[in-house]
Amino acid sequence: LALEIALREALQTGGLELYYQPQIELAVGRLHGLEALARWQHPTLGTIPPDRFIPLAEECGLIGALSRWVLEQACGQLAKWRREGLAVPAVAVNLSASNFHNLELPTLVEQILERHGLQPSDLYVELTESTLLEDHSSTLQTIERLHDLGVRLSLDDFGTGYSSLSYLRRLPITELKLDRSFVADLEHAPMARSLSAAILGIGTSLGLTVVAEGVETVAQKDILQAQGYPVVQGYWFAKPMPPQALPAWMAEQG
Ligand code: G
Ligand code: G
Ligand code: MN
Ligand code: NA
Repeated sequence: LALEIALREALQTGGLELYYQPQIELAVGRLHGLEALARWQHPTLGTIPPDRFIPLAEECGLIGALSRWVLEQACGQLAKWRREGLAVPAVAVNLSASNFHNLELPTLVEQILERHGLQPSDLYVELTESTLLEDHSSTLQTIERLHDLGVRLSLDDFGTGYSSLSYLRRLPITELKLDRSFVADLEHAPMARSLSAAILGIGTSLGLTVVAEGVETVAQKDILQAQGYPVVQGYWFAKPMPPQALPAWMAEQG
């Protein structure tokens, strides 16, 4: 309960921050987008990881407010970078299953984009398979409306949990993110290499962009490049960084 009160307070007083992790187009070394990842620096408890406070926000009815804050913050930051002359193609935000139960979400997203002078295609919304598994009646409707608006949908952590290929057929998604557990095994497990190649094949043949996440070594990067992965993300390229670190990072990339 104490943590719940602290989270409520952090949302109001600015104890939360977004870090941003680059996603890179392998062939040309160009930026594909930045994934926004929430961070909470508590004054006495220190850093509280999202694995802890996101489920807490979900349990105590704060996830709507938190996700609104994330959307607002990420879109505001993208607009700010562009005003500063940085070529950032898009931002990606993670949303929780219950955010998709809210039929007002597409309108909210539209208003935030407009307020910051952004196009819907500047935003990727990442959702997980568990969001889809719930099969809540409003979830599909919300996804369809976001798509109609022009927002891109990205299926996160793909290949874990209850992956069903039927999602790919039924949903208007534009991107698949290969779960980092496959990438972690690439160097040592032929099975992981087969699966990453197969998932790339399925995604590509359906016209989806496939992103490999959790790339930590040059060997992993080389395997993914040889397999033809268009976009990669991971510590080997860049860790999630505070927004003020991005200009220097981009300058370094040339
Ligand atoms: O950033 P890190 O790898 O520690 O994130 C851990 C988990 O928390 C990941 O599953 C990530 O998707 C999730 N996460 C991070 N930021 C957000 C956020 O703003 N909203 C939601 N719903 N999940 C997030
Ligand atoms: O579930 P989701 O894919 O949104 O989670 C992203 C999480 O993965 C973030 O918490 C981010 O900090 C973490 N992450 C990003 N790159 C790497 C990486 O190369 N290795 C590992 N282990 N985690 C990573
Ligand atoms: Mn994600
Ligand atoms: Na993921």
